[in-house]
Amino acid sequence: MNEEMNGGFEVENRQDSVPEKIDYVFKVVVIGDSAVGKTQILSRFTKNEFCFDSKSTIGVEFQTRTVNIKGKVIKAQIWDTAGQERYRAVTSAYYRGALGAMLVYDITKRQSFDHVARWVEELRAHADSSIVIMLIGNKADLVDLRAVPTEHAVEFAEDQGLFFAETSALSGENVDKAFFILLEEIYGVICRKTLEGADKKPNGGDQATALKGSKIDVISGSDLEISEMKKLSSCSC
Ligand SMILES: Nc1nc2c(ncn2[C@@H]2O[C@H](COP(=O)(O)OP(=O)(O)OP(=O)(O)O)[C@@H](O)[C@H]2O)c(=O)[nH]1
Ligand SMILES: [Mg+2]
Repeated sequence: MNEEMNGGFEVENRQDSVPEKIDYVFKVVVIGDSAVGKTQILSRFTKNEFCFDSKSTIGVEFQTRTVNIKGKVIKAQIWDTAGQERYRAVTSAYYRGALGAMLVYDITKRQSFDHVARWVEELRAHADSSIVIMLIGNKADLVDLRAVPTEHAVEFAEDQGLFFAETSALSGENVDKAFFILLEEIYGVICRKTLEGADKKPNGGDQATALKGSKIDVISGSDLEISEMKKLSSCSC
């Protein structure tokens, strides 16, 4: 529980079959316009549930799911807040400590995609510079109502250095996959930082050698970025 966020409370967890010992807790924030499906994406990932008449979120809450990433037990602590400006929590407190962000738009609402650039600006202003960002085009099940071509989103994501996926919280399509890619990439960032930190320590020679000697499977961001964008997109072209 994050003591800084008074409105925050933890909801029921969905646990994969993983042991009790937690290696890392990764804070991830979910952002984007109101009604794009942030709360339902979170609910699908943490509880495998979906609600058709979901109410607009007021304030902030988080849910968790513990997963296994590259042999480590990782507790994803995923924060959800209101897309509506008037209900949004104090911005800097919400982003503090976040290692990843899911930036969601609705593929049937062009405006929600047009606002994505503003959300990226907000992240760049308030979050840590190494935050991993995944752009999500949600409601991919509503194929006949599509207003945002996949290619536009791919182009924007490439331009801004974001990961990208199209999801459906309703069907569950790509929801787990998107979160797992984000968590794996965060893990890669943590590993790189650990190595860099060890290298910089004046008396950390032994530690650095030990770390370099152990096998750490670091994901190359650029490799994953483009290929996963294409793989995850539900576009048939
Ligand atoms: N068809 C379809 N509907 C969805 C999907 N995801 C969410 N919805 C619906 O979209 C509406 C808004 O979903 P929410 O998850 O409450 O949206 P939100 O982004 O959390 O909105 P705020 O809390 O106001 O910021 C609800 O009626 C959901 O049932 C989806 O993948 N497909
Ligand atoms: Mg919500």
